[in-house]
Amino acid sequence: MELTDEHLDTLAGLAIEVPSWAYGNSGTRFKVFATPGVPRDPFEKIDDAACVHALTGLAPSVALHIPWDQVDDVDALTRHAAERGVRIGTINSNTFQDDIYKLGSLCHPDAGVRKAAVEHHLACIDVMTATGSSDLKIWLADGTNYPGQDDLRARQDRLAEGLATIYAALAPHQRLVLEYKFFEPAFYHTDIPDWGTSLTHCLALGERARVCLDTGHHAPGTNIEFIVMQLLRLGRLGSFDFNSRFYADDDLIVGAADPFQLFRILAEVVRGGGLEADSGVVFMLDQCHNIEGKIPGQIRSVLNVVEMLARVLCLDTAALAEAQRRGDVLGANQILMDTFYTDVRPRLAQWRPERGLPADPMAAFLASGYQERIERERVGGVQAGWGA
Ligand code: RM4
Ligand code: MN
Repeated sequence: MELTDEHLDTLAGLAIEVPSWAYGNSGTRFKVFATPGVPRDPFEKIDDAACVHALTGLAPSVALHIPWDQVDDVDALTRHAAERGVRIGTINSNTFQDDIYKLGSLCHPDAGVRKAAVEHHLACIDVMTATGSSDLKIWLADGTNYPGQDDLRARQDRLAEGLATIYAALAPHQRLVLEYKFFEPAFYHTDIPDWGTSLTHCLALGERARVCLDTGHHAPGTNIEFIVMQLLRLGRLGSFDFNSRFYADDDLIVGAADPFQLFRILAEVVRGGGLEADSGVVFMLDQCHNIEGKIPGQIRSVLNVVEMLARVLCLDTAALAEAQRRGDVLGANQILMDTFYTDVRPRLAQWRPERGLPADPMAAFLASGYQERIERERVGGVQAGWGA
């Protein structure tokens, strides 16, 4: 099937949230490379995010990490975003930087550390209230490196208790989104290793607790689209952290490593109603650009998602359902594969100018002089980054 005007209207409603940390310096545990023009503060990160939105029309919000993006005047940052045509989205609580968190945060054996971690989350909720954000996203670096290091079950109990205190502090319009990751930085066990554990805690917390699915947080070979299907079926998919991986939690550009996997994931999103306004599914990017340009990296990512989603929309679901009903194994598979191979890019390039956007956002960025300008202007100060 072709991309229709109705499909394009659906795509126009797509909102991809970009992470502020993508604009800062990042790297591996071996090296963080400095890049000219990198933002020195959250205001400049928002400027770069706004540039991505201006060129793609599909990235209207920016996720912040606290304390990476801590500012004295949150209202000023919120206003700054609005002036630039974007808004602040999800607030991420980082409890993996401070020395006290060496053995964990909400699961830590020491009650004092757990209290500090809970308080950090309460401070994040204050930020959300000031920015108008609705989601508190929790990813914990908690886990252990050695068998016997700590009591696995007691850690779950501590986790449940901490999460319950945090959840109780949310306003009625705010949600808690709980991310899982099967390894790293802890290697023997992780306290929220998988979607089952995340879902278990969410179910105990209440309706406004949902699972965040980071596409890079699974063991190799995991059928991620199955998880997407199940969480949508249960009404518990809160958000995606899109990225791609070859080996570990690589945080590479979404759709770069395995475009077909992205297609299959998005097919389940559409099948499960995840695109509908009331689904509550937030499409976030969770990536860092260690060696490639950061703003172009984000533009590429937004385009990869919209292009793949456009293909999915071309799926002839009636024909597919009919082939499935007939038990036509190869026929059904061919319908899916033909859709995957549909090139929607020329039609999208025509469509963008109809929306007042450049036909080729990447080329428009390169020609805009924006990168040269920030490299000229952002001199001095300390570049944002995780400083490994
Ligand atoms: C974690 C996880 C979180 C992200 C941090 C920076 O691995 O994916 O979502 O915010 O990294
Ligand atoms: Mn993530």
